[in-house]
Amino acid sequence: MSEVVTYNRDGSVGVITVNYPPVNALGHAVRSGLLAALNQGLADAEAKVLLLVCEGRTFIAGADIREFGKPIQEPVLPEVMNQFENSSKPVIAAIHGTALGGGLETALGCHYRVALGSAKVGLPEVKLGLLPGAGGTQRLPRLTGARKALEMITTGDFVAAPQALELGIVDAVEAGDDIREVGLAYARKAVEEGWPVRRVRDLTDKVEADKGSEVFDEFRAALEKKARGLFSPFKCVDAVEAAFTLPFDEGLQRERALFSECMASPQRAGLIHAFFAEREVSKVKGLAKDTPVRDVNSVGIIGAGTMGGGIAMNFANVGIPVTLVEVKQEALDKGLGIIRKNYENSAKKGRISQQQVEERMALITGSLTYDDFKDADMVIEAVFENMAIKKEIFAKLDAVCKPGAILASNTSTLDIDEIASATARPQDVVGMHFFSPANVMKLLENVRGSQTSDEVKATVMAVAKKIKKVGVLVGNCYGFVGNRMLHKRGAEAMALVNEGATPQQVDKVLTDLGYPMGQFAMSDLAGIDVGYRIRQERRNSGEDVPLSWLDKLAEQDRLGQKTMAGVYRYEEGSRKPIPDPAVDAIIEEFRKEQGITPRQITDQEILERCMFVMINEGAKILEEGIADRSLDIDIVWIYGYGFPAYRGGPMFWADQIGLDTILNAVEKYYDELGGDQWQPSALLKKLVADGRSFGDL
Ligand code: 3H9
Repeated sequence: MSEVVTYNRDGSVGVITVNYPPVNALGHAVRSGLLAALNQGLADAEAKVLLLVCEGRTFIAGADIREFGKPIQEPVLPEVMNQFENSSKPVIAAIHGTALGGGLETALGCHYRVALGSAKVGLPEVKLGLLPGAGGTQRLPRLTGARKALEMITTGDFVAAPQALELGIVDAVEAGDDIREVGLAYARKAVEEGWPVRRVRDLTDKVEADKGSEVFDEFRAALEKKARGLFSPFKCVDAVEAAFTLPFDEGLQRERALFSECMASPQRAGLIHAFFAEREVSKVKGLAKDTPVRDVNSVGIIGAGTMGGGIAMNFANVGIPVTLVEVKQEALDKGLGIIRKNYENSAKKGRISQQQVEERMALITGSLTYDDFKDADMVIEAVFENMAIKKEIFAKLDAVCKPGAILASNTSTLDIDEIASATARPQDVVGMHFFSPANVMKLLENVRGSQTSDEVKATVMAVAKKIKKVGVLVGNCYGFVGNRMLHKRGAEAMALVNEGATPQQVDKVLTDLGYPMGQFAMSDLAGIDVGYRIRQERRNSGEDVPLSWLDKLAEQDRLGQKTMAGVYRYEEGSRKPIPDPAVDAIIEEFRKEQGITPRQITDQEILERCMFVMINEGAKILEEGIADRSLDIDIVWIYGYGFPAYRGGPMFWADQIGLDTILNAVEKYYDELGGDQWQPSALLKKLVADGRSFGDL
């Protein structure tokens, strides 16, 4: 028998134990071990009831994702489940931690399920571009009915044990934290009371009740809006519907066929890359695992504007007190008012309670003086992008903050080393670049300066986790990883409009690729003044930043969504960008001033110029060691800029297209247009010459 699954007996209970860290995933050894242990239990005359339980932190968390894309080794999971369900002795699953995907399907193949109160169950396959492929789409609806099964399977959301009990997914929820004990007690009861085998496949009442229901079409229609561009959610609906139109075994076959379609989809590859990349980014190259991490139990924030307020909420949400400093009382009151409003809105939507609103607000203290930072473990500066002001602030922080306090800047572009130079403790200075809205966006781009200590790097990565962000550690350069690439895309998008495209044409190409919004809609969201100020700052420091029609918008106070007009116009209460002839006129006037005769531009050219310029820049970022791995760049783009996760991130996407195709285009545009941005990256050239991809690095 495989050592990851063992069989032994406790009285009349035959116990099958899975022990395959970290999450007991259903790799080949586990699948074959389960079958062997089942057969042992069936052959054991003393065992009246069989109990399936897991060691470690969780019940089975699903199929072993690392095996996907490789040839399948027998026994396949659906077969294992069929044999469990067909067992002549009752089989009980005892669930702790998370029973997910194939893990929940395994439990559904058992005849009874008992869970700890802290356990969660779910079928999250859709998040990996798949559908439950081991009977989940056929068995779950037999317990919950169509609507709830569709909800769980198309969202992938987890359900807590008490709710799972209400829904009939588990049969009992027990207090305690020793799952083996809880499972054994439940199994002994089954022996004493002589519980029969009870197969989910034989349950018919929920299937009969929902036969012919319109709920399937209702979900399809909703998904057209919610799951734009995605493949597997629609297949999930088809699979669940089969539970209501086909006999059980045929339903399983239909599920298998649809599962295979999803498995073959490039979206599956992209989403699984994103899943592992999200976990890999926390393992920073060159940073020892045992690097000490400083305690961060209180935080100071400078600036109560949109950014500072959002950042403060992140800390208050996890119980860390925040001191929020502004220059003027009026600005402080306004900032605190907006934070309260945001919390009240969450309470209205039922996401938090009114008591939580008050608790979180109580953790945020406003102040007008830096003296209140003297006890803070970390201070984050979140004022606008101006180097002189930032340096002045850091010099003041250096004077006030206690030794060992981390001094962080939320700058989105500026040189961390120059900021650090205003202090006598550059080892404690670091960038913590939050993305707007900072209380919502999951990315935290942590920027290491040349002197930032390992301890500080490890601490900001730990802080990211603590406040439920995905932290990526990157190097120091203009715009770091995200904005450096974004600005190349932005400049190209501007050039395309100058040459004849419309902002909405550019945006449509980007949203068709899967971005939630295009370049220009994003400028309107961020505020036209933000980019304008950055350009002015660069112009003031002597850089040659060309004039643009966006400058004209800023000068006319068309600042984006906040003034109801920017590149687009907006109607009261709506964020929908509406093309505005007034902007067409501004663009036209700008072209005339610049002596440009507009031409027709194809969508393909827009796609190549906006995306390949970013890939070329991404390659330079890797070449310079600003990002350690291409997956770091992918995660920055997925969580910071809404790059579609199902394409795996821009660098993964580039690998799928083929780096030779990209290099050819980059060279063509370099010949035609010139400019540093199109100078082919040496790394890109080398990878193409060696027949390798970013993922091979
Ligand atoms: C499926 O089941 C298909 C079936 O329907 C049909 C089949 C025919 N496989 O997230 P963490 C690793 S599809 C392999 O940091 P947490 C993970 O990479 C699957 N490895 O911990 C990490 O490794 P490392 C459906 C996996 O406590 C380590 O475990 N299931 C798998 O924050 C710890 O993970 C899912 O989609 C896996 N399935 O969260 C569940 N899962 O330490 C996916 C995790 O080397 N998993 N690893 O970086 C999760 O949602 C979370 O990992 C979980 C734990 C909630 C379980």
